[in-house]
Amino acid sequence: MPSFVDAEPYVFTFERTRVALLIIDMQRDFLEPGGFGAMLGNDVALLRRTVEPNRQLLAAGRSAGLFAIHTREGHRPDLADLPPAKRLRGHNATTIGDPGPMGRILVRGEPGHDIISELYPIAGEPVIDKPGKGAFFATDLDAILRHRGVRQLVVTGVTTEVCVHTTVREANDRGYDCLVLEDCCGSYFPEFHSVGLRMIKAQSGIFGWVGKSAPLIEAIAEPAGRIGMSSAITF
Ligand code: C5J
Repeated sequence: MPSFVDAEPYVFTFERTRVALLIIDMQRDFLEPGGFGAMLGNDVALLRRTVEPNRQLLAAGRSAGLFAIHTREGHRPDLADLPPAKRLRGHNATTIGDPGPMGRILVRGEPGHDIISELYPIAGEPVIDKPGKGAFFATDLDAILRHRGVRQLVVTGVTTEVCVHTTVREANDRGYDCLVLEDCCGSYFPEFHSVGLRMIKAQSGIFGWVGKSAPLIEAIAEPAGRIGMSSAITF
């Protein structure tokens, strides 16, 4: 039985058993005031506004039995999976693998690499450790989704124009439908957030759909098949 939620460029139709909530890189180093992102001079408040909407969505998804997956960007402690180009680009004095305010920067197992406490994964929610910006590159995400029969993704997290966008593009090329929730995604650069979302829904949804968390929370709380039908277009 399908569910419907208002989105742009048109209603997103989904099957609860075939949709997964994919939460991208809600890591301490990106979001916390004492982390790596803040150390680089970014305003983490621009990302922190996504915490409460994500928390509410995750709670609603858990109650409704939606499959949730979390990702973390980071590298092996020996940095063997870190491309030299990624380490050196930017000529920053402090870079990936160096000691940072919350342990070695973007290194697995370090405090700053972990997911913020508000969204901490629970048993049954896979955590994908990814060395790249996209969650499909060099990970088992695609296999996990296919084994569960997932064909649609609700994508949230940070940052909108980098890891969220790259993941949505990768998912699109693999045949997944993606609904990106604007209040659950964030960027250190508001204009990139805004344009990134416009790019997803442009040209009748070239990469997918853009929506908000509240209607989706309402949709998954209701019996399937009733929500958002006012303007529903189904294909
Ligand atoms: C993410 C980044 N997660 N901006 N990383 O977007 O480098």
